[in-house]
Amino acid sequence: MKEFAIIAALDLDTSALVLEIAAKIAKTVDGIKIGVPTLLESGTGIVARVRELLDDKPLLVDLKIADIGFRSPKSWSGTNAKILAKLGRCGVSHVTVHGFPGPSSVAEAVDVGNEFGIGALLLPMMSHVGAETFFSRPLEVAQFETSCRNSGIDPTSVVKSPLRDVTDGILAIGEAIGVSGYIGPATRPEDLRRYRLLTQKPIWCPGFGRQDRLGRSLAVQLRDWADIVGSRSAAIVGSSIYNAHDPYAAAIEMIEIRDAVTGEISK
Ligand code: O7E
Repeated sequence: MKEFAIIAALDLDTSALVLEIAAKIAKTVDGIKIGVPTLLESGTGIVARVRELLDDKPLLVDLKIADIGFRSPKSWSGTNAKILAKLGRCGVSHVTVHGFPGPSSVAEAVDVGNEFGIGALLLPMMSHVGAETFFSRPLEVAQFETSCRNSGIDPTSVVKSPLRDVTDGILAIGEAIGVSGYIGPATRPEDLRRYRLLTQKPIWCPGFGRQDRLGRSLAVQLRDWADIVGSRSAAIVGSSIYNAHDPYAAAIEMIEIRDAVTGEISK
């Protein structure tokens, strides 16, 4: 994946519009994200059509998988495995996976995803107003460690710093299980800093444009993201591209801003 990638989130009302905008911008952006509403309308068939436009660039399907992990003697057979099996090898490179259902749920998504060549991106925090309501709850560390051990993982052997809240706990689970990366809130620079203290893995960041609550221009948001998260990262940009009068021009502008801010960083 490209360093400092720009991933377009195509949260459009119809699959026809998703394909229309994807055809316009796929050669310009570094990857595309499609969501559950689009899959509900068109089924997984749309994935192959977007994949054709993207060549080998990342195609993230934002399922936010959060169901049970269940290990039978031979294989994972919880609901997470069944969700991923429906995607199979249809061209998806990444899916989003929630961490709050705990270690066995994440482990099932990661292991079964790997079988199909799909990387799991875990969500330790989110970008919207009030996301801290539960993610920032203090972590009961002793109980957390016991639950993890019961699921056969030991996060404290991987992450040595103190785990304060649910966000830290989800990051520690992700490190111990070996997720492909994380989703991190571009709206919360302080949380992105915390992520980077705990992980060297890629961090894909949504929350640009309409979600910013710090009064920043797109250029300042992208500069802050690139400064904090570094090159193993992606900016996930939705409405700032697809709602623009000319989405192709908006995608070009986003790439130009990215190139300008990352050029400054490498000087
Ligand atoms: O605000 P926009 O229009 O730029 O769109 C942002 C997209 O990122 C949208 O699809 C939303 O569902 C997603 N997202 C967040 O905005 N915040 C999060 O914390 C997590 C996600 C998300 O999981 O996207 C997957 C990468």
